[in-house]
Amino acid sequence: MRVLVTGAAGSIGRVVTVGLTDRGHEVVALDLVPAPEGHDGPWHTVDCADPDAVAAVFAAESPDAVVHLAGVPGEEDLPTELTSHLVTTAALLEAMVAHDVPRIVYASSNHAVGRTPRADLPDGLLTTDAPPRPDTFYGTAKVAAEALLSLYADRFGIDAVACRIGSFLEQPEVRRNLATWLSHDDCVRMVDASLTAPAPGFHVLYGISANTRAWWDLEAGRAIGYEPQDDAESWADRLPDRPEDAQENSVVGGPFAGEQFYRPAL
Ligand code: 15L
Repeated sequence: MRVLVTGAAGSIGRVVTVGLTDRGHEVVALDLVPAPEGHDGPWHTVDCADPDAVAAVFAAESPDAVVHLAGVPGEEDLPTELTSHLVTTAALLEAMVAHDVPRIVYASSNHAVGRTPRADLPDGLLTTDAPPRPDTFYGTAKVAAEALLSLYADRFGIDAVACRIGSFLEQPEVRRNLATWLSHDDCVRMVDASLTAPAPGFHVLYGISANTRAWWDLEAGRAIGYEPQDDAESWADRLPDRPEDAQENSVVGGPFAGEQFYRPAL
């Protein structure tokens, strides 16, 4: 499959472009910044909030699918977040409709439901049936982007898989990550399954590894063939307790739900 990967220079993008290539996909990379030294294959230095620039990439490359990873990874003001997550997704969806590209895999985030208290979780696990409950403007923009994917799935029959990624890290770093970790290899498995599952329609899943202490239900991922292989538990004895742990473990969004992330919207 010929896959356009946005945010290819980012931390997830660098792993996913290599991982998808290893799995036999042809990757067309797109990012705001030029290709890193040694990158092999097509690369477009483009802002994916610019619909004309995005349309030109589609016209030149004829992708079969899109993996949309571009976007600011943390909390900024609301207009910045909406441009970075919602406007970019709109530009890509419009180009997909114009060029008959049937599938998008979207890097959503656990922060779309980050304000959900862990005490409210039935059996300790949050399912994809739970209502959105963002913890930040970042999470709010992810919820909005998911809503736009749903709209384009309904209007145009686009298959759109929104992966609510937990903590994408080489290895767990703090105790919250025992629940939230997504390993590099599992991330590639998740994106590949989301690209190749037959007719998922609009589908939301939680993007974490098979963590013993998971807070999110993996069922929605398994339903489309995502079978995670890693588990943060092996690091449990190596992660010291920190004063922040109580707050970080009380709501699923962890630190993003804390007052240090409060800022004016505009
Ligand atoms: C995310 O969605 C963020 O992009 C990343 O910076 C981390 O905060 C991660 O979630 C997490 O919850 O650990």
